[in-house]
Amino acid sequence: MAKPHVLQVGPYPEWDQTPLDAAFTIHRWWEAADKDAFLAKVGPDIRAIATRGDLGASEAMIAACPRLEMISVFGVGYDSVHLPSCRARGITVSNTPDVLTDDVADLAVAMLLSLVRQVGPAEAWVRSGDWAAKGVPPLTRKVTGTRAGILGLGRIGAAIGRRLQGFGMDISYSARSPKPDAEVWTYIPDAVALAERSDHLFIALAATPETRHIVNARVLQALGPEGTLINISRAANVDETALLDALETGQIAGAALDVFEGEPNLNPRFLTAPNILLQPHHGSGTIETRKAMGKLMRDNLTAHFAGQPLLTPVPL
Ligand code: 8YV
Repeated sequence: MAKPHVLQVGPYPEWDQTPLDAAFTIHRWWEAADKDAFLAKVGPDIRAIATRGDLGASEAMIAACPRLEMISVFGVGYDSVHLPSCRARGITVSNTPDVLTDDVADLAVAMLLSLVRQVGPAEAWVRSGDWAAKGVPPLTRKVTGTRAGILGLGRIGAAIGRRLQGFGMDISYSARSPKPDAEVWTYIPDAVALAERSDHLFIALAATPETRHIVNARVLQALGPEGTLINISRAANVDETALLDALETGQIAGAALDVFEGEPNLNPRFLTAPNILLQPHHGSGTIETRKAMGKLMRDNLTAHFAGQPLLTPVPL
């Protein structure tokens, strides 16, 4: 039987590529020198798109594939997929939730601890010889027992909260409605009020047009000069100019960021801003989790072409 034609938007690890190449006729979009010409040529054959959370599928890409039936995303976030086109044409979309929750929450907590306890600067202090030359580095701040705010209590936000409980933190969260299984945590729907009540504000929101720049100058002002911001979600949830201004003027104490507008080419102001911890969008970046994400991304494609329900469909 002829293998279904699948457009692959970006590279995957070899452990996903080999089974993908065996099961489907793969067309490698990212390798094409002239992407428009490539799409014009292969687009009419394409029945599915295999993409990544960071690459998505644009309106033009979807339009170039008139027989497209489904899009399988390697990643929990699907904000980079042009959903209106999918809705209009009945194209289904799958993502890879759950399998990455623990890793992203682990990194969020690691980022908080590294930033507040100044792990990076303290190591630089040792390596530079400052410890011997100048003595101990400046004192840091205590994390245990502080107040955490979690903006967005989905799977990842809740996993961050469970970890922070181990640090005896007083936890508040925002969500569209109170979560029954988070009853020991305080529900504060408004982002400004949540920031006001938090020493550390975690952003764990899926990015949608409604959440764009939800962390703005007012929220940062409410977080205040002792407050820190941790973002493991999407850069679009933060007004980066307001954040850079707040960092540079000491309006907030610090920020730990795994995501950036235009990544991997971030605004150079981030490289010199004070008290900032920068990470290369690798919340899900462990071998175990990337293997599980790849398998789920492939299993969704397989289910689709077997006429079975998607394992993890995106609600459209
Ligand atoms: C990326 C992510 O997809 O799951 C998400 O939404 O942002 C990440 O896991 C990952 O970097 C693969 O591209």
